Amino acid sequence: MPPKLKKTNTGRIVAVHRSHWLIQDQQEKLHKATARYKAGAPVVGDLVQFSDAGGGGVHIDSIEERESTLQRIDRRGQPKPLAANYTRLVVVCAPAPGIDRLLIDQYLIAADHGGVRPLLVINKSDLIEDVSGLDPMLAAYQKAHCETVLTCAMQGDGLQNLAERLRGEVAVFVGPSGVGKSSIIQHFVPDREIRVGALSAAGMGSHTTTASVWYDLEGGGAVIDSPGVREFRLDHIPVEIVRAGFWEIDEMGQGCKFSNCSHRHEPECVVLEALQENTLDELRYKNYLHLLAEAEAAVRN
Ligand SMILES: Nc1nc2c(ncn2[C@@H]2O[C@H](COP(=O)(O)OP(=O)(O)OP(=O)(O)O)[C@@H](O)[C@H]2O)c(=O)[nH]1
Ligand SMILES: [Mg+2]
Ligand SMILES: [Zn+2]
Repeated sequence: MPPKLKKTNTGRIVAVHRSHWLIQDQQEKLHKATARYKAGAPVVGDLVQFSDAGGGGVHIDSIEERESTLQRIDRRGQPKPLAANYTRLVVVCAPAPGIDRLLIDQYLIAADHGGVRPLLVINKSDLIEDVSGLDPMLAAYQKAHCETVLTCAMQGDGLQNLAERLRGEVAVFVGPSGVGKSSIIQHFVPDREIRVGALSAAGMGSHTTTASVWYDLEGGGAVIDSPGVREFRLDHIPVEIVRAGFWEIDEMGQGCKFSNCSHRHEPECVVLEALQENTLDELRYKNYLHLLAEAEAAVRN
């Protein structure tokens, strides 16, 4: 007989599946909650109160206030939380399926908006013939106050470096499908089966991660694996947040003639000058214009 549950219990959401949530209690025991929680859906990382629902299941009674929330905008334009109570956003990209700079910059805004520092991982370094070709991009992100780490999950390169930077943090791994998020996490959580490739072997056709999962790390902290996204929509995010999210542009822009300079066409614009002088990354600037226009269009609609 499993020990009877107390009237109310506290635990952490460690996995979100389509039809149920997994809650880990303070004794590291897992509980399955199936009933829909009416006051909003808990996400991975949430601390919740739960009670016995009979039949081995539990009910989620309430969600504790979140210290941080990662959210995207769903197809109906509603903000949709993806993870809670995290301290670092790890954006993973790779030469295969390709480095999507716009997606990276959207995530950086989300990190800034969520009040956490981002970290950019470029995985599959084994597929890059001339790694020095990445230098301009790495420099651009370092200027944007985003740490960068080059890794190869297949051979283990760079993972020690990454682990050191994430020590004690709750790191959410995000990025497109197939860049190697689960492969990297598997190195950090060797005793947990992440089953990279296992599902395809079982005939499911893909090793894609379908649920966000929280893994406690031995030395403290945690990592959250998440399913790959094709796009990460940000419209409905206020213009000010887009502007602030482009850290280096915002910082440079303090020197522009007009304090509300949009850095598009204004005279004596330090950002445009930097672009001319090649001290501002062209793609960062292009993405800034793109996301700013999107945010402005959202205000008009
Ligand atoms: N060449 C190479 N392949 C890698 C590396 N890391 C991961 N892969 C391969 O890339 C594929 C996708 O890896 P996953 O870890 O499942 O990618 P993911 O980002 O978790 O993907 P989703 O769960 O769909 O979001 C697998 O076939 C891995 O073996 C790497 O460093 N080099
Ligand atoms: Mg995965
Ligand atoms: Zn300007």
